[in-house]
Amino acid sequence: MDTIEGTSATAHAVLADLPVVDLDPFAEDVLADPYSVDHRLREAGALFQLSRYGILGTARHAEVAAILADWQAFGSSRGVGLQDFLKEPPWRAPSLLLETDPPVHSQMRRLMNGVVSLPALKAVLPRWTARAEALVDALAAKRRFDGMEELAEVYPLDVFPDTIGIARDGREHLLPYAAAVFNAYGPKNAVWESTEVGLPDAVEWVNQACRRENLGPDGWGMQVYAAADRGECTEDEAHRLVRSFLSAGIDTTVSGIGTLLLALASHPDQWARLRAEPDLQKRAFDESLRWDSTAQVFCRTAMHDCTLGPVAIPQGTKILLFLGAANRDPRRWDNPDRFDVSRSSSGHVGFGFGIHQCLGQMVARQEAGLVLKAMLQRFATIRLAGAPERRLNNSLHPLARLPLEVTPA
Ligand code: OVV
Repeated sequence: MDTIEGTSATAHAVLADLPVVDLDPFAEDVLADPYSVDHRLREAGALFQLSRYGILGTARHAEVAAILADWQAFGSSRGVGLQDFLKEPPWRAPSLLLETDPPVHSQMRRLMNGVVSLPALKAVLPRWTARAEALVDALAAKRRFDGMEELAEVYPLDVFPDTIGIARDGREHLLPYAAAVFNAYGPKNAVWESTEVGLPDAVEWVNQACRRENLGPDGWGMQVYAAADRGECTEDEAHRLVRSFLSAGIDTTVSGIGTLLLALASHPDQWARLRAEPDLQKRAFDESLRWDSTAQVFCRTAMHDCTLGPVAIPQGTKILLFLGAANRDPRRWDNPDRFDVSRSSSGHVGFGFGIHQCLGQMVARQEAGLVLKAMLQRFATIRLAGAPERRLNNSLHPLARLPLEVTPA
């Protein structure tokens, strides 16, 4: 891309000069298979107009990473979905992590980094390991099972809410709540509306579950309130930070573990390599996220008039970042469509990049890593026993069904 340092603003391309992409990235066939259009999006240009939504988009790794790195120019506090919070009120109080900019973001992030810490992960490791082993033992005995309904949707719900200290009753609201949260980053289409059924009850349950008096004494949730007691945030902020655990920590890991299972079951050579070369195991989950990113899209908003390469971007412009397409950009990766556990996927943007990079990434890696380890110890082979089915979401790429068959090791 040409450098524009020192040129006057009038020398910049204006938005109307950018290539126009008229496909709908939130159409149901695209949500089911975003990789059917990722080439078109990347080749349209470094930056393009998404005419359906009157916003910009980019699907190339370099531009996605550059925008995520520049939080001063491309902020989050006007919302990270299509909706501009300055023009339309959001459906729920903004996340204090996802939907804020510094200095508020830095303060909240520091507090949460203290809770979601390496020692905290180590403390839960024995219990999380035992739960993964028990679950995978039962599946090894069955030989045929649904990877979503019997594993990916079970394990995170088994370990994570207990770790936060969430009440047992009503946990069936967690997945529908999170699905609605992630749908709300896209347009108000039929997919969004499908998760509005029952949402008021789920919202009410989540709001209750995040209250101090409803949290277990030893969980990460109560530690957020302990930070409030130390004056690091207010009681209301603590409530909203605990809500972030439930918004961002469930459907993401369910979808991510599902994608890992799909990647492994559809690449028997990669399964064999992981069994033969255990050193590769720690890379498998990140490579599966690069190959098929759980979080497919997020927006940023220009916080002031700024430039991206040769383009002048007016304040208030929304830019949709195609994380999944960037993770398969051939400018960045060799053979990008290939799931290859021996490649270094570092630099993938499946967990985002920059100051907002996923707070829970170590949690996700620990959950997925324990499931993978338990499976590699018990399954000689794993294969698809039927066609996988997608569950459509405006910003995630989850599976609904994943029929699997395994042979014991
Ligand atoms: C990364 C993410 C996704 C959805 C919700 C939140 C965060 C939150 O902080 O509520």
